[in-house]
Amino acid sequence: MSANKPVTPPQLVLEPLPAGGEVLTQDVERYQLYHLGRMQGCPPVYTYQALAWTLRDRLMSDWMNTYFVRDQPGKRRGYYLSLEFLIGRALSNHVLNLGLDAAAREALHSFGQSLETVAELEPDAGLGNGGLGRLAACFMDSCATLNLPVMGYGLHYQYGMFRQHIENGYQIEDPDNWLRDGNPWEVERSEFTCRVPFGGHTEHYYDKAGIPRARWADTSDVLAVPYDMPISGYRNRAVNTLRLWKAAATDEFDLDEFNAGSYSEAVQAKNHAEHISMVLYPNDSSENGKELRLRQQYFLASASLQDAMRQWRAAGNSDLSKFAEHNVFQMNDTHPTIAVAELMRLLLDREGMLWDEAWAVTSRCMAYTNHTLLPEALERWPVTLFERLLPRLLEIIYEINARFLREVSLKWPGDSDRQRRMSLIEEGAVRQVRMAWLAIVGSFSVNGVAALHSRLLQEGLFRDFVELWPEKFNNKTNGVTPRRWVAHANPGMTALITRQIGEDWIADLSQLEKLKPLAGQPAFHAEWRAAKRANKERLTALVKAECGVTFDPEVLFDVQVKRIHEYKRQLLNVLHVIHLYNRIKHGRLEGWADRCVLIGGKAAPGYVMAKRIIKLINNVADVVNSDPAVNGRLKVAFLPNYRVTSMEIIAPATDLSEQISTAGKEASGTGNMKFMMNGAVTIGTYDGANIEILDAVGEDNFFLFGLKAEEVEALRSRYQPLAYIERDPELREVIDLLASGHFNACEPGIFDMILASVTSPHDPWMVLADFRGYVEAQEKVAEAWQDRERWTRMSILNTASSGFFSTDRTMLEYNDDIWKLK
Ligand code: 26Q
Repeated sequence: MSANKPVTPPQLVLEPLPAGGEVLTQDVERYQLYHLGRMQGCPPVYTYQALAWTLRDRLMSDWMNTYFVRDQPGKRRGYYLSLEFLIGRALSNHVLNLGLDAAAREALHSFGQSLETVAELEPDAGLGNGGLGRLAACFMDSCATLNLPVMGYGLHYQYGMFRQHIENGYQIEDPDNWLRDGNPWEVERSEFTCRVPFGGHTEHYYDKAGIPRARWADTSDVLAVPYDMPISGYRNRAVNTLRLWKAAATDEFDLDEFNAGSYSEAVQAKNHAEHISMVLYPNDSSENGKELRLRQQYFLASASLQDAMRQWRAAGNSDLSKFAEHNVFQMNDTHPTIAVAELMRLLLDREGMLWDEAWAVTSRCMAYTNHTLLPEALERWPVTLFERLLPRLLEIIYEINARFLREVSLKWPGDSDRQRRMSLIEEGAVRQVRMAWLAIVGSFSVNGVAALHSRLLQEGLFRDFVELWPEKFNNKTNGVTPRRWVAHANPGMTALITRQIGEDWIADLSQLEKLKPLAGQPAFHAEWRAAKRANKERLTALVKAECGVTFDPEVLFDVQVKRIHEYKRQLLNVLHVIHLYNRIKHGRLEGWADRCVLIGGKAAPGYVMAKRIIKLINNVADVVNSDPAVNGRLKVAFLPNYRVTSMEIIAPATDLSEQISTAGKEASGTGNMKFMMNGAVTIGTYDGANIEILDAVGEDNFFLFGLKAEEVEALRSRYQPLAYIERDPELREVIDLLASGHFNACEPGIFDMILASVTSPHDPWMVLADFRGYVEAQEKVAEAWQDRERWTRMSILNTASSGFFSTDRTMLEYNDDIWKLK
């Protein structure tokens, strides 16, 4: 391959289109009529599409200019490799970033539409499960806003995260056909299609110089076609790229079969290839070893690395020994870490490098982020699967391992136990490749996502590796983007803050500190409460529409939304709800504060216990909401189909943020940060980023409870949940009511598994150990809530202290310590 000529950057490669209200009006009309072929009075979704195309035109010049300014020889670039990008909607985000709010409103006015109702018609791009995928989306936003040359690489799933609806209290999954009406935000770039090999076998030979070489032969190749999505920065004219790969069959693949007269086999082969990017795997913790998942992972890694090399050459570079000076790949968890072996393959087999040179390049441009401490989430793949699907990659992994174990044995001669622990291959009945170990060995940086998480990783799971390479390990506490999570989601509070401190805080969140002196001013309190009140009315309408439950915006909104998982302890929340119900029933109302409890989240389709927890929440909600004795003191709702777009309504309306995971289990959490920024007060355990939230806001403005991570581990061997029940009459009352069948009158036994789990001495999540502490913390919440001034001050101080949790800060730390981009 010959190196392309360097691109000389013209000042502007494309002039921006005019963007006033009048011209936008014309363009929306033109798109609706002449592009979409829809007349006035057509369904409003076409007005959404026409506006989207109109805005896309305004992004295009900035997008191209950003690209050409960056595309210079020797310029260093970053790539974020992730199987998930949980983007949500794009339209309002671009309107905000481009500063086109007034113009867009004017354009829609002539169609009799508001920006809000039109924006509602965009489906979420739900290309992720939860925290890890949404983090990737927030990172992309901040990189664009900071003008960092970072490109996201992911998969163009035909079906994103399933949609959830509730039938008789149970979760039902529906396919998410998010592309049904087309996607105005994507640009297909078939000119950059890559080939990704699978299967076949390896052959070994000596090249002309007598050097041993390998080739991977008789592969079944799949085409990777890129779809680019623009990622606009906040009012800085930078537009970065999220490149998503879609799988397609190769033409000759089809033709061979077709000529042999087997049409259906040809179609089957095509199907087999296209399956790779068909659907997002909907489980967010335990890994289930499915071949298709490994195909997805390799497909992403291979296409992205080939593409990054192509881009690097196209920018005028050719000396491969400098590749690591110019490129850095951040791997989002172990999911894309086959990239370590794939880059070695490309450098050795395709580029003809020698092992040591190739390893020097690879291990200097890869970086790995871990997102979990749960052992069941650590990815391992059977060697036999690798042998069949990726034989050349397995050879390379074996060679990496052999050389690595030599290094280990040099440092610790004779320590075979340590070698066994650190080997990239786990020996046993089924030999498996340990993807986290491959990531650590192949990377120059390994980070966790909150201070506690990084410390626990370094002291526990990764300890052997820390002893070998202490300099590799670091922490990067997560964040969230204040553009989406405050400026867009909470316009009322945004306007109020901007009136007080100007608008610069949106791109420099530490400036929220300036609100602190206002936390004692009655006039500001009144405005703050009015903004919160309006947000609570919005959520009340949503809950009414989705759940049929009537919330009262005057009372405390107590919210837990996140994936349903035992470690996140939605069960602890439900036990508290049952306890509150008991208090009403028995007239124990001293210190009572009325509340509305909202819970939402999806369960992995195969996670039986999580699905049963959803059923329990719904049954408890039905009983509580329909019991006349409750008389509006307590309302409970399960919000179906929790997603990015729901959080945009929920976070601004929340008073109390539930972050109640078993200590040591939630790597970071990011919902906790969205709530805090929007002025919710946290009730939480000493876990993940809760600890840093507590540090930032102070213990007077946070309801802390529960065992610490070390205490959880110390208790494990002698945990006796029944003893807690015996000691605590109110806990006994809760367990007895649950066991009595009060919440499952016509459905005998359905909650036995839940009772068995919380009363088992082997309950890993120790729900009952923290029950009393949680109830007491909730009593303090009720007391604080009664004092309106006090609560409002806490709320303001939470927002004012949330500056650290902007992904702008997170990205600057990644850049300063890891990426070093200009
Ligand atoms: C792995 C193999 C096969 C199929 C699926 C998976 C898989 C997919 C998604 C495993 C894990 C995930 C997602 C994990 C996740 O969202 N972790 C969360 O990451 C957040 C961002 O760092 C943290 O804030 C959360 O604490 C963490 O739980």
